[in-house]
Amino acid sequence: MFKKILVANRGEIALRIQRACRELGVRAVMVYSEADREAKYVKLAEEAVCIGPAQSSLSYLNMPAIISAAEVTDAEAIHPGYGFLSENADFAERVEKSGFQFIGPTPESIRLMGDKVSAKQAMIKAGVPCVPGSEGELPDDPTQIRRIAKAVGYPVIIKAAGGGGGRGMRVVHTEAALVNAVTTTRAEAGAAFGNPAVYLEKFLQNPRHIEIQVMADKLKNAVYLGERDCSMQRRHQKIIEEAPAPGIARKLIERLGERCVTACKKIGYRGAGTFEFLYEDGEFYFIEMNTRVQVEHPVTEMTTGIDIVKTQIMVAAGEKLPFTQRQIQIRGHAIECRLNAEDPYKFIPSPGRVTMWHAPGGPGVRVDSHVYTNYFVPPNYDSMIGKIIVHGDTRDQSLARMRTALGETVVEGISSNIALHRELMLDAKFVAGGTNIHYLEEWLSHHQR
Ligand code: MV4
Repeated sequence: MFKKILVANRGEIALRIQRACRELGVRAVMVYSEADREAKYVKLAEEAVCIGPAQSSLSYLNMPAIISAAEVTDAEAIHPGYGFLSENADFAERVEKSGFQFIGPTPESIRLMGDKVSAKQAMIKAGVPCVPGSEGELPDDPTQIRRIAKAVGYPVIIKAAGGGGGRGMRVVHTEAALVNAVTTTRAEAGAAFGNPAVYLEKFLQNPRHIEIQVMADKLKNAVYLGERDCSMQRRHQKIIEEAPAPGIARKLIERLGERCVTACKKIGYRGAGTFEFLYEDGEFYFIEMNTRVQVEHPVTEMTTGIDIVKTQIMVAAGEKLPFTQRQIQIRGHAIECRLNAEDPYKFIPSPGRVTMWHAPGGPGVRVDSHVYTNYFVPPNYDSMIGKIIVHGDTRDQSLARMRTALGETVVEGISSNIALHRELMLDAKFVAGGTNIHYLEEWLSHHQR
């Protein structure tokens, strides 16, 4: 095991990784920007290094500053968390070239999955079900583009190979609009991602977003840890996640999970990973793979009893996965609500001083947050200030526990989206389970106040 690792992130995930290190007896070096000097995990740190000013591009995205911090503190490995440099293949490569272990997959795996065209081709080859569409990148010839779209059937969606997470996509309903949409998406993709390649898929109108969590070690062992339903989102920002996905047959998930595990072995994947699927009419369609730990990993930790962050560090150190697929059991139901410092209905960010913070507690309640009374939420970063996660024997029990937890939570001094969560936990359709990716935006359009 490592003696010391560097945590190249901020906020709740920095604290989460620091906690995993404590449990493993690994020293954690925290890095921070000038805006995060007062962060709790910095105060609690055995070692902390300032890596630059508030602006992310000069601190949390500053590769030389982060690698230098690892050098001066004698860290052996770097955990990138999520966001920032976590899915940057060049960063992973520079970390390893500098003699540190990157806590995550190889630069090659990150690069393969970062290009959505190569990712999809790898998945097709590995037997993972994908959305019907173009075989790889779209050609330039308008006649061929029209032929492909016609064969797939309208509506179709044009996606940038360099995009992902909802960036660089365009829905096309008719042949008349097709070639123009391809040209525009190509131009935008070239400017935004430095890669004009685009591909085409059948557009699924009312899917759910279901993802499979995997973990693999360096010895070719891989497992899946069940699924998460992340359909409750607004503008590609998830706000509620749960595990397991309501109303989906276990057999279907098991078959899909096995496919994901086979794919991991085939591509030499290691570390934690997430296969994202759209689910419609009883079928799963792969869309993207995330090569990092995700915000919503706690719902999987609560239903499996497995510490994903600890396991990431163990497998990066070369240890064997400490469990086999047979030992993994899904128990009960977990729900996560993301707490954001923002107006609950207008979604305008609300940074500033938290004059009062009271976290909920009790059986089956977990709070992952770096906030404390008098903490100042800096305006420079994502507005997420923490997550409330609950676990219960059934979905109904977990809903009841979330309602109680949200009722106990106090955030004063800034606006937060707690009021929105309180309403959604009482919404009949959400309570029934199985709402699709459009549900929250539709709900908001007639609950705006
Ligand atoms: C799609 C789709 C419908 N059909 N692909 C958006 C994020 C990116 N990961 C892929 N996305 C979508 N791809 C096909 N063929 C609809 C979406 C989509 C979406 C997906 C997951 C969660 C929320 C979403 C919101 C809007 C659109």
